[in-house]
Amino acid sequence: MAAAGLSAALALGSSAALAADTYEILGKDGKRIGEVTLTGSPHGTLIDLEIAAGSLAAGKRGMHFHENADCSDAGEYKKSGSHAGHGEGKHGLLNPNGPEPGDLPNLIVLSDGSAQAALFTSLIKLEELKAENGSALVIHAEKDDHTSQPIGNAGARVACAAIK
Ligand SMILES: [Cu+2]
Repeated sequence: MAAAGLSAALALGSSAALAADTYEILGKDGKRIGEVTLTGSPHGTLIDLEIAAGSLAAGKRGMHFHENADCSDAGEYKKSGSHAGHGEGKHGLLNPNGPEPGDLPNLIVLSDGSAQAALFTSLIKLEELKAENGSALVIHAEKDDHTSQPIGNAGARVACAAIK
């Protein structure tokens, strides 16, 4: 009985040990507009994201993991670098030669400027996102067409969450 209880506790312990981390998302002026929680799985990363009303322009907005955990250049977010795992000609979820590990579906921003998303990527793991220079979740001003190079015509970078 005690042994069964212990093994049940161990089994619970191992699933509870899956890492989950929450990071703040900064908007165009560098102020916090929401947060993203990333949960690591053996097969990829679960993404739960919430952005407050009035934060972004309504519509589909490109969203990717970029290669550096640096959102210190507010409104530009160039310091976040290229897409995580960037490869020449490989951008896009619809690209026959792709995708890049940092590619994600578009974020849909509602008419009040808020957004919520719960999605899963099997293209990259949480420990890979946190390794070395970390990474950043970056939201763009335009829709990602998932085909054009190098960023699907997604335009400027308008929001950034540093992940490390
Ligand atoms: Cu991007």
